[in-house]
Amino acid sequence: MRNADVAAMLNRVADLLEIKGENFFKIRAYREAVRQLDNLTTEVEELIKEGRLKEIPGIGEAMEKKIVEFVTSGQLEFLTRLESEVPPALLELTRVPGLGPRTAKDIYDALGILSLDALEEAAQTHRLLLVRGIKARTEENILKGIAMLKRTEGRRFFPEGWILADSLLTTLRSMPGVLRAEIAGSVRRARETISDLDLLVAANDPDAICREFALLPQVDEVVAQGGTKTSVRVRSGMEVDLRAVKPESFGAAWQYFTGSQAHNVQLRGRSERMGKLKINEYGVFREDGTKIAGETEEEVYAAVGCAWIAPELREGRGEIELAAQGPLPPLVQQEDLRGDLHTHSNWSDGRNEIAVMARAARERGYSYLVMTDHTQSLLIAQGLTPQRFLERAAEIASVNTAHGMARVLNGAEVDILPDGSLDLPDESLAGLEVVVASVHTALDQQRDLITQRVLTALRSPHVDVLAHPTSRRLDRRGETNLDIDAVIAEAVKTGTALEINSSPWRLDLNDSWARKARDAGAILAIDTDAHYPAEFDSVRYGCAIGRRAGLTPDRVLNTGDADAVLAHCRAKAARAVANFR
Ligand code: DGT
Ligand code: CA
Ligand code: CA
Ligand code: ZN
Repeated sequence: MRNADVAAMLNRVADLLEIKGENFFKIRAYREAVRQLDNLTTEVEELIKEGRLKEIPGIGEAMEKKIVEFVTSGQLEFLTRLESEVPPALLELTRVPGLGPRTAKDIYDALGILSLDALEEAAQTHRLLLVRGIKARTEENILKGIAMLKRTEGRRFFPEGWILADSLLTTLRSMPGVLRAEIAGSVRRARETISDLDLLVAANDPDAICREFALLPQVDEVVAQGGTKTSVRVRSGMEVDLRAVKPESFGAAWQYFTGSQAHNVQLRGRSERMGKLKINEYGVFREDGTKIAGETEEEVYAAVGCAWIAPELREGRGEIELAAQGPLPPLVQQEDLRGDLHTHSNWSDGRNEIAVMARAARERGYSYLVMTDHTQSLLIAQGLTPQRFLERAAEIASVNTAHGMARVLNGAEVDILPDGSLDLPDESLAGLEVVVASVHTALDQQRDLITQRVLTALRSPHVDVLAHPTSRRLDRRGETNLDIDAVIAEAVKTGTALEINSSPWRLDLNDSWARKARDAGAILAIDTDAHYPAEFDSVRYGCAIGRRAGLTPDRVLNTGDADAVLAHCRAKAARAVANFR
């Protein structure tokens, strides 16, 4: 059972308790446990086996018992009882933004409404006005909320927040009076999914900036406005929280509103233990009120005896204790990457000629790229047969004599067939400099089948990188049923790199798996899978995932130059051949 399942169960309990009108503290305990689970990199099942569940802050004896019951039996008696007391379908209604559990219950009691469709119908025909306390305005808001919900189901993936931030920050930075504008919240931490975009501005007149922000053309609707905070909704449905502060508090506010909440709680605890310092969004203060830090984040962390902590690590998983011992090891950055190991040209399904990709890579500061056009099984029409591979090799050789281009390594993206074999003959594979392998077909294979399939491919001397390991496409399909732990172990054993695919449609491996891979000693590759030049720029997402995984540059294959990559591939092949004998 995955942690997300346990978290969903606890959330459901909290929601039902809320509808019942239960004690606030009781509800909050469940929400807090959910937050902790969200940030966990270990499987709950493992923690239970080792009897370490209670070591998680916020999980006490009672909560532990419930989690163990749920994980071992697949259900929770307490939840079953709650569901018999409160119609769980009511939860459906509370998903409407602005419709709280009490009102949902009132609507149900008066009209027996349990579904979104029925709610919408009742609002359109003004039957909701029959419910105590509901006025025309409330009805209108509920209709708007339903429309909203339809457009913005759940959380979004973090690249959407980054793209929106690009545009809003440019606008903010051009506004008179704005001294500085930055991203905060989960978007800055590059958490896999985000609920909203938090932005922070430094200005001498913060209120004025907030008022102007609400008037921007990008703003679809002002959700809340007051003093130094403005919440708006943009056309895509995403909510943006803007806070503005004076420059002398910028660092403290940036630290505070970046979170995570767990990180902040721990940092506050530490500051209290350290001579009763008080830390908030305005600064760090002594007991007598003297301010000792606030302008920069570095200053804030230094005031509590810590080195600065990269935002991607601020999840309350022990990073504060580490930073108290000295500077943290530098995480991989985009500038560390020397090349891209996974790209496509118009020899397969890419849009451009090899030369165009090579020039674009050079312009982005890369010294090489691996051209990994697809092999024939995937793209019968455009895919490369051994013969066409030879023709393409000639084009690569000619590009490599031209100026202003990144060096092109002769590679391929081979398909891992359902039985684990590769769709290109060994002779052809042996002629390639770098091979990435991926699963594109028969994605619904059972767990042991698909796992064996991938393990077999990893053992091939020709396979250098396992591309997009879980095969997920965020816009259309979930992960395969792969046993990723087993894949990570085999990747370490065989010296095969695991790819962090930077494409905003894939983001695969995600940060938790990438961290596991790091902990196990695997080598990773941060690639874009670019099919045209602009896609090279997605590499920032892959880097963010790598940073959340705690990767230092030495753990990322493409921080090395082309010769280092080739040496790595030769070593892997030699090892595979030796193991085979
Ligand atoms: P999200 O929006 O769910 O993806 O996650 P965050 O971390 O961006 O959460 P958000 O937008 O509610 O708040 C931004 C940061 O503000 C959060 O990481 C920590 C900080 N913060 C400080 N005090 C509080 C508080 O009382 N409640 C919440 N929710 N956040 C707080
Ligand atoms: Ca947020
Ligand atoms: Ca927020
Ligand atoms: Zn590809």
